[in-house]
Amino acid sequence: MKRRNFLKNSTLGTATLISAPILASPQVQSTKKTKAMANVKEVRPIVVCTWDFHNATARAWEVLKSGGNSLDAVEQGVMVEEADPNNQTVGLGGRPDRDGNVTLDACIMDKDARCGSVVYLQNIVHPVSVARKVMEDTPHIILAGKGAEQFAYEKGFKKVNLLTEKSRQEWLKWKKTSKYQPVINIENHDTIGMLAIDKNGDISGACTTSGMAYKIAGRVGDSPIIGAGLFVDNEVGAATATGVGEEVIRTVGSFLIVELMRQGMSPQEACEEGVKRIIEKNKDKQDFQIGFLAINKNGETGGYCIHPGFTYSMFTAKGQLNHPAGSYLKG
Ligand code: SD4
Repeated sequence: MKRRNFLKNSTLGTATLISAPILASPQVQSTKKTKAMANVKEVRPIVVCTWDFHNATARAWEVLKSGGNSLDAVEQGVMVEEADPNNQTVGLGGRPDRDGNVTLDACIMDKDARCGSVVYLQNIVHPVSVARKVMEDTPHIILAGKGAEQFAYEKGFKKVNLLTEKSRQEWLKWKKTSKYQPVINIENHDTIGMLAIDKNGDISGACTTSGMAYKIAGRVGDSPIIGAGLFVDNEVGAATATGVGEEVIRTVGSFLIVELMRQGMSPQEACEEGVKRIIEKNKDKQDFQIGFLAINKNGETGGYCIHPGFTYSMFTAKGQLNHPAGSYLKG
């Protein structure tokens, strides 16, 4: 299944809408493992990421296999995609906003709920590493725009023109034929969200993107927003999102999924509930895609999306796998 078909226009029939119970139980468990997790054999180390970014999970696996921690694994894993000029939705070579500027969003979160984020960052190939510096070297969580860029230079990051000729040509073509509006429902999204558990059982996550192609200048999506595009709770698990960020922000999607797991849902069940929550809030407008990916403390994983096509990549001691995720609509 081609990732490029991810956000293709599609119509969701209202007849298929459901109103499922959102939370299985109002009782919040704060124990380290929920009952559902107690009897499951642990898988660790493990790394998963959105889409079929095999080089990224392979890199993260190298870190985990050699005893490295999950924070290093997710940072180094997603950096593979940030540096790849052929990936037009992350880092170098990302599609620009409607004014022709490549602006990047990224965040990272670790086992101690430490987190860092950069939004609307330009001219830097590795926003995830800048986000990590924000987390480790400042008392803040989010740095934006020029301030984030200046901070990156102070930390030794190099200025790089991120707009490749291919992305520039596509943008010029878009300018001729498209309205002067952000295009949200085309097949142009492959954000990478990565979740890992290391040999000590500690969980970290990272998420990085160039966001919606041809977005209004200044637009920030869900990917760098802790709780929306990414959330980690080392007692429970982690989740990340891809797709139309506005909808993920409105439901605080990744936080929701981790909380659902805390209350006893499996990662798969939690991702399905997350998607259903978004469907319920969009009864008149469903021509967009969302994909959620989750992992629990035991290393069980789940993925779910609205329209068929979302997959996730996994690497464990058993090797590398690509999982098609289930979808709310069946194609
Ligand atoms: C955003 N969620 O900026 C991102 C886009 C994305 O795969 O996930 N694309 O809204």
